[in-house]
Amino acid sequence: NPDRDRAMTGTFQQGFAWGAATAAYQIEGAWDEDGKGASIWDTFSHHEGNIYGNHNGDIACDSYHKIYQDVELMKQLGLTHYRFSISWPRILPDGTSKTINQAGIDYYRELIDALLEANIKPMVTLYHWDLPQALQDIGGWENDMIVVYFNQYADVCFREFGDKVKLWITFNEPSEFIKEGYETGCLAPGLKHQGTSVYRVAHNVLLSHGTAWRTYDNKYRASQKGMVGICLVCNWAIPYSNSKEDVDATERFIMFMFGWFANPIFGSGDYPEAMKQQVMMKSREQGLTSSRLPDFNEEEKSLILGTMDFLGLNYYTTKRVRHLASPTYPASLDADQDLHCTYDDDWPTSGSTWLRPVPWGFRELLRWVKNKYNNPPIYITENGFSDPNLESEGYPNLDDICRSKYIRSHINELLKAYIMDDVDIRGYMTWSLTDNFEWCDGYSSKFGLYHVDFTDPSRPRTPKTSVKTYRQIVKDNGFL
Ligand code: GBH
Repeated sequence: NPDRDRAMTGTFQQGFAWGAATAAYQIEGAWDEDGKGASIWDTFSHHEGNIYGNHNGDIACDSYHKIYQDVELMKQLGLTHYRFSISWPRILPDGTSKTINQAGIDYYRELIDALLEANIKPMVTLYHWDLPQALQDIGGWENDMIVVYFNQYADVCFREFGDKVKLWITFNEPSEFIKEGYETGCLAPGLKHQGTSVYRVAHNVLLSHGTAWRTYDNKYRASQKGMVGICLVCNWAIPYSNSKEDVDATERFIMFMFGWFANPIFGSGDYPEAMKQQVMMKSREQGLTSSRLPDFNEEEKSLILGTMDFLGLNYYTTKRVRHLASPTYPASLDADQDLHCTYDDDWPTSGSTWLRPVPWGFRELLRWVKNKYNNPPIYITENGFSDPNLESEGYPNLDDICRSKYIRSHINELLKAYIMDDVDIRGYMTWSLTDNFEWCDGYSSKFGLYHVDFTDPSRPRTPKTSVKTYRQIVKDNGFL
């Protein structure tokens, strides 16, 4: 479709949220300061061999000590919103509300006040992957008690910060931290529990989300008047061929990545049919008498369904999907899907093997979400690009033209979705404000609009070219 890539001019509605996103463990540092408890990421990154170059987030961008510098960067960009996450063990060192760490509360209060002072609204993620180690020691998300502890934590946050925070996100990308944390072992806590654990963990995450949303709804909504949503990451996917097998595999791919959480919360009220059938079939092949995917009882269904004031959508890339039957053993989330993902060779590369910029896939995904899930309000909570070829281009390469292009083309597709497809889009947060600790890639992978020198103890920030690009779009509220 030759028209597909043509840029359009136009603007978003007044009051559109323009932001940047970060996460506590990736930027804060101060990993054991002022009474903070250890998180699973402290444990995981301190264990040799888990992270590229044995990097860790002990200091990271030192954002814990740089509130005002970071807010200054946001002011330079002209942002109206900032999405950050709270470190659970910084405010509840052992995970439970038995002990509240006042210094942690004070830090987030200071950050929130600095933002509001600069006329920037906070959007706060409760869980961006840094579970208190004390809770991991009793099984983490595999222990059904986690629902109670997450609710205690959410309740403390709503109570302490809810007078000033009006946009809450319970979880960032459950599909990712569950798969990589409990099955492949690539992310903390680094477990390799194959085949069943991921589904049980997801069940507990969904119950935790629903319970926390209801706490807000019952105790805080009337006085605080905020909104609570969840961030789901979804790739767009297109079939490898027109065969029914490949088309079905593509649908399955999206259901395993997105529908797994979207359907129980704001769709059918249950796991997707394609997923139920597929995991049941695989489980039978393995000689099991019941599916590895748990059933919801009616009480659980009604606890979870409808617990969403907005969808936080993270979009990075698109995949081409074909059907491929997996061997019966070992059982895994991947094997359960019977598919294989590739990309087209003419999709540009980035610094991350998994990330190929496909801007039109963004619009397709938005249109699909609108039609499939009855037009939910959507904030784009992450979208971003990693600097390519650091060595060959010389580093630091501050002239990040690829990122500028990525940002411009993706926001333009977002504009098309808003204007031409009537998608209910409320805002856009770019990932990320600064280069930061990119999980298992450590500091080797750079997603920031601002460069950070991690060899310098003062962690200086320097704008890349994309700062100008994004600032202009924000200023124009789109493309004039
Ligand atoms: C986001 O996840 C995270 O929320 C954020 O913390 C992170 O810094 C940012 O992305 C950049 O990575 O294709 O098998 O190699 C993005 C989700 C992460 C999902 C990488 C796919 C690779 C899986 N993606 N992951 S694979």
